[in-house]
Amino acid sequence: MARYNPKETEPRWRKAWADADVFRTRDDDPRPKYYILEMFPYPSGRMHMGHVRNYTMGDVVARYKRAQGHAVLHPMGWDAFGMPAENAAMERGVHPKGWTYDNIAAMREPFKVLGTSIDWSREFATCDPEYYGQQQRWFLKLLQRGLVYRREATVNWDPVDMTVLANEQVIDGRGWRSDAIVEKRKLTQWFLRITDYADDLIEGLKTLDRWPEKVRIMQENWIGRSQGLRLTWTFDSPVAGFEDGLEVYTTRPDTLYGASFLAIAPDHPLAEQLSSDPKVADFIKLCRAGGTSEAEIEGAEKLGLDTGLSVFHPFDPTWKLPVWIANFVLMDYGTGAIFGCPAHDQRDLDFARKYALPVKPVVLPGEADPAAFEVGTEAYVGPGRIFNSGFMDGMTVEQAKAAAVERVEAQNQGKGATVYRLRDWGVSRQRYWGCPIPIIHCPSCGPVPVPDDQLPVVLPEDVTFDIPGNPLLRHPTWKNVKCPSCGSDAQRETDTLDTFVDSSWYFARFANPNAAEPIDKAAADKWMPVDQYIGGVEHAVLHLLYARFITRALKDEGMLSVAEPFAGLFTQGMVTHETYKTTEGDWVEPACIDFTTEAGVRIARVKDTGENLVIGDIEKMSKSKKNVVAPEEIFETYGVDAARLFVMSDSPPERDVEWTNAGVEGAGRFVHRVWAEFENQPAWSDLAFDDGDENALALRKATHKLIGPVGDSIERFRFNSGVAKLYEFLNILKAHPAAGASPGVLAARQEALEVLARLINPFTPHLAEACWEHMGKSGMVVDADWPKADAALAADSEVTLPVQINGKRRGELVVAKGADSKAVEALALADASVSVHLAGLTVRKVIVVQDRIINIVAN
Ligand code: ANZ
Ligand code: ZN
Repeated sequence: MARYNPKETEPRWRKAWADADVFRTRDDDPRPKYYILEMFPYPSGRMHMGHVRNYTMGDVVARYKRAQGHAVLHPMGWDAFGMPAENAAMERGVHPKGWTYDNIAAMREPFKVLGTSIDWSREFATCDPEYYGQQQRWFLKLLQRGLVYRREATVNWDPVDMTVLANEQVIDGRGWRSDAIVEKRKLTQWFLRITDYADDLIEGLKTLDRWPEKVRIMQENWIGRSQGLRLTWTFDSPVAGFEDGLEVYTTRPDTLYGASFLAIAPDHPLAEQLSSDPKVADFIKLCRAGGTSEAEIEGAEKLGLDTGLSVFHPFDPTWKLPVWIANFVLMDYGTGAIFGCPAHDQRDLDFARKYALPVKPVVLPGEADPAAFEVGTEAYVGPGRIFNSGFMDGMTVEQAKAAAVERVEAQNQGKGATVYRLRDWGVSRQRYWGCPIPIIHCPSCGPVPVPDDQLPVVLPEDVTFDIPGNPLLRHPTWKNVKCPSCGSDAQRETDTLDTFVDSSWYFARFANPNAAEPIDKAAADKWMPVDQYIGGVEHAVLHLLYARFITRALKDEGMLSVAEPFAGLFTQGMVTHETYKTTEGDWVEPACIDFTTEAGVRIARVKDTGENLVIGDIEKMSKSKKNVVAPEEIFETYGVDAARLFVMSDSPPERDVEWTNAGVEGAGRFVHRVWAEFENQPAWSDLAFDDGDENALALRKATHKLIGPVGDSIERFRFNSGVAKLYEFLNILKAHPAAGASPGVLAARQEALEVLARLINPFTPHLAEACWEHMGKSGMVVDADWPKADAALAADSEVTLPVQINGKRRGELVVAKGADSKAVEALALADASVSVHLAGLTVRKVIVVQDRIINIVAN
């Protein structure tokens, strides 16, 4: 008997699929469409186990849906712009373009080896001018719609990489790559008006019932809609430019009587106006150190400076409050100014304690005594009754909010308002390896769009990376152009787009990657939305929110018909591995280690030197900890199917999976055992079922009972339980060996194998093809239908009922399904494991809930 040899078999089937072009998706395919997509990878140059897991999941679903009779679209591309290519250029003198395309070429191979059912004819990279040129085209459309604009904004400036960083690229106040301390700077930047869609993006979440709850909540919090009041405070003496007063935003107008100061952001126009005073200027400078993100600002020590200005309280003209500049007030939220109520806001309290400002409680918790209630170091943010608050005394927080808004509106000093935490999306990056922003700056006309017939604006290739900064800015000629509208000397925009723009519409481009416009509407109407999107939860907000926004914007532009790009979303866990260190603390790769067990203890030693290693924690596979295994090596050693099966089998897909050699070896054994069952079957002939043969019938029942749960496990992203069922089934099959089998059992086996080949196909497609071929089937299993279960055979004929005595579970009983209550009662009372618990008791009552449970009351 020939041992199954994945090394020979697997490439043969991949070639057969490619030769028959089976994965090409036809736009005129009349069957119901199913669009499955994994978040496309960054071409780092190496495939990692996370990719293997992510793409295998997608492929299991794709192959299953295909077998279910869908026209499946399963495309693949590369998220190819970004900093790593430029870093490589700076460190190794390679060109970002060459580096990126080489990496893509290097990664395409293992992705193909993985055997995924991808339509490679639709492949593209976001750095292809054909792609980013179309992006420039819709960018200009959105500019016309007013969804793109330019303004001065405070940005995180990395003084070493000489670039603006997104908030999430600032870690503990430092640039994520350079580790340099980040500064705040003002720069004119391009923005996308995502805030126009804030409400719609929140409302749309309600329709996404196939998204994880946690992702929807994260998006909702990120958008952060709040209901509050814009309120103008008048100065006690005139301040130029602020004749009307100072406008603040508050979500707690109920606490107005607890106000003790006003505070403005360091970059508030009033602060800037006051900065002719060197003390103010110095203070503003001090506040500029550190990142612009809220987390950064919340974490920083509270700093303030009294401006010397005062305002009147809106409800008491005799009450004056000081106006401070404070580092914890953000310019781009609300109005960039607040009133501080230290008793009921922790930041305000920290600030008030530091600068000895009054703390006056106005919300009284439940039972507290108004005379004795005090706030110490912890602000009271809970519910309660309003006190110390004039006309609001005795009200609940909600009542007082409404009353305060009403009074402020009546006084014409403000208005109730909805405010969002979400900011417009700053998309300018001072980098080379990105999509050029298609704008020309003319000294007389201002920013002018590049005319459509001059798109794409292609990146110049003769650039240098020997010094930091933006190579496009210092390129000698590229930026010098004529103004498209008046013909005078002008300059190209040298900023490129944030790479999140590239990934916010690629899924729609896959509908027709060769279209002469950004999106082929007819093709997109056919394929969009993506029915199932799969990727990491780290993209819960940015990528997934931007994609939802751009989809809406393009819909409003008439380029698309759907508002939601991803009908279903699944976020998978990570692949982890044990870590190993030398006693000096250097990480060591698993591939360099020999493992033994000595006196029951696992020992790890360096292969070459025999040096003893410390076995550490199980952590996410990462290059820095060297706890990685290369997919290519695993494919080589165990076969691709074994690797695919293992990543699907070991834990629920949303959880982390620990990669172990023992695990993949187990999956490899399954592959060989399945093959052996096919080899053992003596002949493939016409079936003659013999349901009178008890053995044969048992196998047939097991076969038909398997189909539903395996399909279900795929449908419901419970791949591990589907694989567990397949393992179980293999044992049942082995218990009905071919050797010496009755004709009935042989027929049942043949049916079982025919079903099995199709059920394993999504998980181990190469093996499935080999088995299918071995059975003498015509065509390939990739084109076979999903098997249909015979309902009668699949129905459970027996049920297991728990037996409770006085409410405690004491045992279980296997009975015929639908069995009569009296008969079940008799069986239960006669059961040995039940009667032990009844010794010395008198049975008062037996309640049988048919096919569910048996309750016995005894005393
Ligand atoms: C007075 C007050 C009293 C506030 C109180 C809170 C508690 P959310 O709910 O997260 O939207 N705020 C407003 N604009 C701000 C800015 N630009 N930078 C920093 N803080 C700002 O937060 C709204 C609250 O955050 C507002 O309500 C305001 O403080 C503060 F017992 O006003 B509150
Ligand atoms: Zn001009």
